[in-house]
Amino acid sequence: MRAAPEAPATVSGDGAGPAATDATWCLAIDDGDELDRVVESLTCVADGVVGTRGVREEEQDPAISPVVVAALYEPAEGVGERLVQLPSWCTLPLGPDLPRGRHVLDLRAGVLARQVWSGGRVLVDSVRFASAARPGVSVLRATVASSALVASPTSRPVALRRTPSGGGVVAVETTDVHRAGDGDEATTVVDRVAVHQVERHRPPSEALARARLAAASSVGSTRLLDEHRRVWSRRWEVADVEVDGDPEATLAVRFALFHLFSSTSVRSAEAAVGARGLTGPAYAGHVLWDTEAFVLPVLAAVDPAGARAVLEYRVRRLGPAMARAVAEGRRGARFPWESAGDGTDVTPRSGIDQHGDEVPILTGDLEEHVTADVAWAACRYVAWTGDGAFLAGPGRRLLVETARYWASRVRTDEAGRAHLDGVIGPDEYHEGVDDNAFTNLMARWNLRRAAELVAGAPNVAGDRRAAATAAAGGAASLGGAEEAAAWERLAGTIVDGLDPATGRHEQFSGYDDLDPLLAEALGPVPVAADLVLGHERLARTQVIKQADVVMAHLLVPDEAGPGSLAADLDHYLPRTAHGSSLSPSAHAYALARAGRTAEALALLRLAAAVDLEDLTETTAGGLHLANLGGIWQAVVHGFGGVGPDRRGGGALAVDPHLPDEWGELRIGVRWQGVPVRLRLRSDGVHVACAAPVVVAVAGTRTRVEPPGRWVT
Ligand code: IFM
Repeated sequence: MRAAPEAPATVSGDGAGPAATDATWCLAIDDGDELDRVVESLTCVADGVVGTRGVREEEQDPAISPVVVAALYEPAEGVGERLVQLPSWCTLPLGPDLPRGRHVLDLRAGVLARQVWSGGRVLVDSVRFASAARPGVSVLRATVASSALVASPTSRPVALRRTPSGGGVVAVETTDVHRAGDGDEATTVVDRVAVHQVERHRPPSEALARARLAAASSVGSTRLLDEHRRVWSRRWEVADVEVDGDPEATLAVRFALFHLFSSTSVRSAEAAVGARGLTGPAYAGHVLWDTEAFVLPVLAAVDPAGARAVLEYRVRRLGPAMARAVAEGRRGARFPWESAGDGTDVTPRSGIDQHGDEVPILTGDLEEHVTADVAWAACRYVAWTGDGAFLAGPGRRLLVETARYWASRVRTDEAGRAHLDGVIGPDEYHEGVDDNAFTNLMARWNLRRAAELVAGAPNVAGDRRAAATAAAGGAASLGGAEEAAAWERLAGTIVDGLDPATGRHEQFSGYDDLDPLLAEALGPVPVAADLVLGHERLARTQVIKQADVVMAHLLVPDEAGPGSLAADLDHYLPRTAHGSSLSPSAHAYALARAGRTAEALALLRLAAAVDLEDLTETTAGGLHLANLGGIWQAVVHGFGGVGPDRRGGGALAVDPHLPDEWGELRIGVRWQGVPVRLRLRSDGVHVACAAPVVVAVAGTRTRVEPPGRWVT
């Protein structure tokens, strides 16, 4: 995990040079410490509309396109569609011999500062941010030694990009230049404001962009920064997480929250949060289950509007999902494994392996669990927010149509047991398997929750009012009593691989017969086992890519066999290569719940290193957003035991399992509209709340009145 920097720079942006700041709030990186492209990803600033990687101002043509536009996809070779990419709006005509300096990402303020100095003189002192107060407005203020400039800074001409969907983006900017001093001491202060006006379905209006630019410029960079900081300050008031005695873990979870908040915008009705968010081009901005299973649970707890926008992205693509199900001879809705603009499947059909050979990619055809993951995310959002109107309307549609899909997808054998043949589970090393336990448990959960909702007794582990509103809201086309009863019966027949003899789930039918190889045989984890063994040989072993059965314990614990978490962890963890960035944090979460806190902490540190240390050498393409969500989940759900009480009834569960090294763990969430701050210790929990809340501390329910109190 990245060590706290010893002498981090200030983020003043006023030419004052490096000064001390809080190392648990600042990511300080000296140029040359890491690859430039990795630093650019780590220090990306985004506002849910536009992401700007931390490119240096003098970079005119960086290898990776520095600006990514949210929710706007264009056709692209090999990946179907990709998010629109644009050149940098923050370039300056700096000379070629500029020494290297330091980047400081101030998470609390939402600001990226950069300083370059030589012989004690600051040559560049810049601050940039993507305005959280005005999404789409980006600001650069740079104080530059005039001698470092090769020309006077000017604005680029207007940039316009259109997409086949009829939408597009127009980028306009203004640059104010002030000079002070003379001779060697002369400095130039550059104030640049850029506006990216994005429209998904109609041409973007340059006039509107210019009006927004004029409004923002008239406010001035200082006040724009003030209002931006205020938004971040409100976010942190609700969501901050702090671990006494572990500054590295504190920085890791704040870094995660920073980039997760940055991936959505209050302005957006829908948010297509891709696997790398707005921080880089990998996965082309495609939306995968990473969003529903890893990112959404965080947003639901700290940024309900962002979570709702993430769900809206799927709600608006229910039509294509239903069309696909019909085209495949099924009913209901099947969501695509990789999704982009219009909601059809954009998973690449092939890729190139390490030998340069073309290999088929089967996930688009076979990795079906995403359909249940979407339904799960909808319920998770309702559990945190109590949004009954959503559950009665679009949420119900999601649940019902996904349940219909599973009902039409299963094969029932002569003994009356239901199976899902030929799928890929989260462990992508084994393709085309039958009865993947995770997929089956998720499908079973999906059928049961939809049945309960339609029958009028939804249990989304949340607020009773939400349940009542939802129960009252069903139209016949959205399921009736008979259909619900059939789903309930069917769910009870889906096999789940639970072996009463071992007390654990077999990952898929026949898994236990495979070569019982352990991951450590291939090298220290994480290891890309497919590169070591080759695809075919690997598929004949028990080595798995990532949390699979273990993932079911996190998402749908009540579907897993009672008491099976320990046995499943014992069996699968040694077989897990962590070949996916989604794996370490999921195991940290599960291990913490199982009380194995030392191992959980080790895996949390591994998860933190995925991006902060570029552990898998893939961070240059953007941050792994699922891993960031997983880090928060490991700390909050795993170590803190904080989340919707599984027994429902509107209680927030709190059940800390803290590592020995940790003192107090402080967590902030928004529980059904009420900001709640928790202080967790081994000997008690302090609950601070703005309105009464019911908490279930280690299973015992208590009503806490504001401003709060200790519950022991
Ligand atoms: O969605 C994941 C998948 O689970 C493992 N491979 C990478 C994908 C994108 O992060």
